[in-house]
Amino acid sequence: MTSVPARPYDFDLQPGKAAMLIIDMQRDFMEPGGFGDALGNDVSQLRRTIAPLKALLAAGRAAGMLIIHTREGHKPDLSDLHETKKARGRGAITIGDVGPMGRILVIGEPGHDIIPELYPIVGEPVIDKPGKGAFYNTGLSDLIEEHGIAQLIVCGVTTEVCVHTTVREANDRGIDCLVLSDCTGSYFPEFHEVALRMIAAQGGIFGWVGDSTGVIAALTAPAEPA
Ligand code: TIU
Repeated sequence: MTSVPARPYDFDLQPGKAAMLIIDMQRDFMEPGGFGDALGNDVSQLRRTIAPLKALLAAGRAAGMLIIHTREGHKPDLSDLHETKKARGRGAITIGDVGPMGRILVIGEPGHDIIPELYPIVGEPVIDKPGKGAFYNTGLSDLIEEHGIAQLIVCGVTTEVCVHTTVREANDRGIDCLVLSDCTGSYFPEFHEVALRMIAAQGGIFGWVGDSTGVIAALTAPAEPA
């Protein structure tokens, strides 16, 4: 067990029972011409997460930690897209329409892919999710159960949407979440701050908030003498 500095109090990381969950670091959210852009957002707001996440991924991989990536998106026939989700936003183009990076938020299209900087390596599970939460309509519960995972180090975008929904889902399934402030991002800096405060408030009502530095230090700390 290793202590990671966090709010509302230090997080006891159990590396053998922990996995990293990297949520929706896709071109559709991170780059101009995708879903985030179509919704009217300034996608450059999310770029600051890339460098710390790269360092975190390297440390996690070196430590042999299970790293799970997710992608939000829909089947090409849109059979898993609720009409309500398609209708919301009312932008000029929406989910399933053709944009500069292919059909928006559709599996297999260039925009749906994970950004090259954080691309999964062979063996790392990638969970395709039709909703905001990573547990809804996916195999994530089974996957983490198979691996004996009780703790998730949660990163990705956006803080108040897919990250928050997933943390809430995990919380109700008895899984502890440590959310990293520098590895999560929102199109709205104030939403990012408040979303993180909501997680750690009330004694950690949904979990803990730390940063990549604390996790990397814990993963690279020399083993304690027996
Ligand atoms: N729009 C927005 O902030 N987020 C999403 O639609 N999905 C995720 O957060 N991944």
